[in-house]
Amino acid sequence: MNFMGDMQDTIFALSSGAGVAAVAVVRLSGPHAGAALRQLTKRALPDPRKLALRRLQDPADGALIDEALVAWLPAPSTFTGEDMVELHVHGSRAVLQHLLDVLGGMQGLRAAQRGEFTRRALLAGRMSLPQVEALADLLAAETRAQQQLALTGLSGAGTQQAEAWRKALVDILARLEAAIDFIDEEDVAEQALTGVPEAISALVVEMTTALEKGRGAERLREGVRVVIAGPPNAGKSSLLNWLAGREVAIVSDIPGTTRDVLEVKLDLDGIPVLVSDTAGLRAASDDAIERLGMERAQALLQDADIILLMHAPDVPPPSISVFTDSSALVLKVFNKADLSPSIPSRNEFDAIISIRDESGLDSLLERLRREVKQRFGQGETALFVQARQQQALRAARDALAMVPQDEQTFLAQPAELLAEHVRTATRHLEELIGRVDVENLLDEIFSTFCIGK
Ligand SMILES: Nc1nc2c(ncn2[C@@H]2O[C@H](COP(=O)(O)OP(=O)(O)OP(=O)(O)O)[C@@H](O)[C@H]2O)c(=O)[nH]1
Ligand SMILES: [Mg+2]
Repeated sequence: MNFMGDMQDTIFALSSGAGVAAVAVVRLSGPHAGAALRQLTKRALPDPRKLALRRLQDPADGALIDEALVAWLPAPSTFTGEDMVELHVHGSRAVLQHLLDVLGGMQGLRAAQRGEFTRRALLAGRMSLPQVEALADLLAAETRAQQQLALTGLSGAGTQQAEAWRKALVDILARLEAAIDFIDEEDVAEQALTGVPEAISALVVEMTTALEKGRGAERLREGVRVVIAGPPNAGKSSLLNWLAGREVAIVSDIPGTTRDVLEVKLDLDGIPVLVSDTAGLRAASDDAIERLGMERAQALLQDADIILLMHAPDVPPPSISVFTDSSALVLKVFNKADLSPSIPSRNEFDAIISIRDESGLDSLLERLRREVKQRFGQGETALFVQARQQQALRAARDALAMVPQDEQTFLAQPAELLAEHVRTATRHLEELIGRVDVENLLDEIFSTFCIGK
């Protein structure tokens, strides 16, 4: 969908959550916003950027819609950069239905599409693409770490950093072009290029650091992946249920009960954690469904950050071969301690628990919390955390890394070739900020937005 053609429309939407509430906020944006407010209140516009109490009436028949706090927000210092109006009404279905019907009937007004307010903010230059992406993250944030990470992005710090890199590259490009122009005067050419290889290598280092930080923060967005694995009947599903605090998974004494992957979301000190229960792993099974379940379990283990490997005295020990190519931290958990005639060695296991007796569980959770925090708790100030941002930044860094950083080799290369690498890097940074190729990304990004944002 392309909205460029209907930017003249004034759009409106319920911007607070749907459902009955004390207050609901309806926003308008566009050239007719002020006129609509005048028609609704039958009065002059209130002072800009100040809430005013007004009776809202249906202009058609004068029927009262609600008493509301209204705000008149004239362009250009608004979210969208356009004239905006906010109507804080009572959050009742009848009031909202009436109000939205009346707005829909007004000249030049129409209901907003998904993410259309933000799209206008972007097109008006009020927000950069990374800020829009951070806004989507903020709206979806469920934990403290996700919230902080999104707020870092929303501040525009990433865009500023990318702009600074871009400026440095433009400067380097100017020097390379000077060297190309003065190719016959070797002194001038060399002078133009003094310090350039060093500057480029510093940029490569900075971008690499930013990439690593962003990758660390990825788990803060998506959740740290903890997988409970082990032989059938070890008590994997029992542990998941305990962690979830409810009966998520079926528990039974029949080996091979769990066939599908079951997932529970936890919030450990603000860090989102996805715990998966998997089908028990055993050497051979005649049951096709159980085999499928084991395949899924294996796939999940490959991507795990932390594996809780369950042992129990009444089941065979887990086969380790599965984990050889996973880089995950493996915590060995000995369950059903109540069945064990002798307490196993603390050196051999990271946690000794009995889910039946509820013993050792708190210290297992504490250990998990500590590991998660240590591994993933540092990423909140990362600037480039989304896959798209990482991709663009990596492409910029890789292009720049093609430039020889040793002065001799650098000077030996044709300046045209060097300039081409720098140009490629610049273009990827522009992609990152959303200066180029932005239109084809927008639909995808805004499809995740709600209406009214
Ligand atoms: N005695 C004792 N039994 C336990 C304990 N934890 C779980 N069990 C029992 O062990 C059996 C298997 O538990 P599940 O949680 O279904 O085991 P699972 O690892 O998910 O098994 P599969 O899904 O078949 O792979 C059930 O009968 C549980 O009640 C424990 O700490 N002590
Ligand atoms: Mg199970």
